[in-house]
Amino acid sequence: EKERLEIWKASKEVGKVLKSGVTNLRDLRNKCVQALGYADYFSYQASEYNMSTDELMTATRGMIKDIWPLYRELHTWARYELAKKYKKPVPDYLPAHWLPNRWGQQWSELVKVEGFNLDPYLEKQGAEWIVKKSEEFYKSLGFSELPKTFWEKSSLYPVPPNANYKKNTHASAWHIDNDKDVRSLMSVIPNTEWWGTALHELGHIYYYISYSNPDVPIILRSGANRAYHEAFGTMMGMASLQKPFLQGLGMMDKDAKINDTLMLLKEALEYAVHIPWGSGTMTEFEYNLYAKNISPDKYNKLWWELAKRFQGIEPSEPRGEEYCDAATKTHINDDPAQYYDYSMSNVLLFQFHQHIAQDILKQDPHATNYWGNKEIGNFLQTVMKPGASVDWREHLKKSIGQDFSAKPMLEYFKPLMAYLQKINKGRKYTLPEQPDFNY
Ligand code: X8Z
Ligand code: ZN
Repeated sequence: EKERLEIWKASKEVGKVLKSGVTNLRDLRNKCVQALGYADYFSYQASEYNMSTDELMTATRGMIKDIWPLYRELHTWARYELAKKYKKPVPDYLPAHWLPNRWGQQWSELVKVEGFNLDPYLEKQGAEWIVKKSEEFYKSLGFSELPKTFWEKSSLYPVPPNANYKKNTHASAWHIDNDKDVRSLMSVIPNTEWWGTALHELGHIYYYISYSNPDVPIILRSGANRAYHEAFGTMMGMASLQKPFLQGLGMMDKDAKINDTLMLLKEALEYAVHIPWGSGTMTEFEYNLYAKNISPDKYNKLWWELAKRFQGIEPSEPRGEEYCDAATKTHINDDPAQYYDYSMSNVLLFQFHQHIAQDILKQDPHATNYWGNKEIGNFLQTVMKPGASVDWREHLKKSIGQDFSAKPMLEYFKPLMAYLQKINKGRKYTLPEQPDFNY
């Protein structure tokens, strides 16, 4: 635990260096869009969804409310589980360094499922296999092969130790010319996390390729909204870890006995846990940063107030204003005021996945195999092709007959909810029954 704390603290040192830059960027970003008539940068980013700041905050807060009962169970489960692991009394709030991610944005590594560990297999296959196999997955659905220039001009693997340059190790995908030049920046190492990330980035790449067609003017070559852009690749990543998919591809033994409830728990720790972080801590912070212009001497106080309120996470030592823990998240610096894209995409991807499982594959959403299904490919291409030339809400209604809703996600995790309530019976809950937005 001591070592974890040291590593956690080291990972936050960079915030000090970035703090004044973030304030400078905030001011520049606000001034730029104010010159165009927007109130501030936050409202400018929300306008891409055809929403005002208030509408957007209502939507992100709505997602937190929807997921809250499940999150509260997961939070309680994690506190007791981790206290056992670290042989400590059960804390009211999760010490940040106990979690398997330095922002507590997803906790799936807390669960080890017997018979399910892809790391040794992936390690044997190597990093290049991961990217190639990801492309093959998309091709199996009917997507085209990636352009030659993707392979020539992307930077996909870690920087060699003796290189005379650095790169951001956080993965991204780029549409260089709004046409055929698509590239990705990754640092793929052969493990399960990068398997998901490679599929995520190729989701962006195939979206770029799909809407780069003569029917879509250059200026509308982007996602129906930014959450759509994040959703497809993450959905492919989720589908790629389901048992029938893995068994079909020979990545898991045909007769492997896997505990389905633990798999579901693992998925909830990935996708549901992300919502109070993405819609809560990150979005509320950036709302205050851009729309409320909070003063730099309050950044860290606000950051930790939000982490406690929405994620139920606390630092184990006071974090004064000499730190800027928000700035340790790359998106605060270089992907500003749009992190809610990810939480919205998690909600959206369960809507798309439910449609694919039930209406196309006729399979249980918990146990699908997308591989090789051209109908899924056709469906995805139909959704992707028009880019931003459609209204995202109408487009959703047209493609799956639904409005934006967390229902499919909640339905997916329903069996888990019952399991958690049973395990947590008699335990102390420290998060309120409803999230509290008054701060
Ligand atoms: O930043 C990303 C992608 C790049 S678009 C790798 N994600 C968020 C994060 O890492 O914080 C994917 C999930 C959430
Ligand atoms: Zn992305």
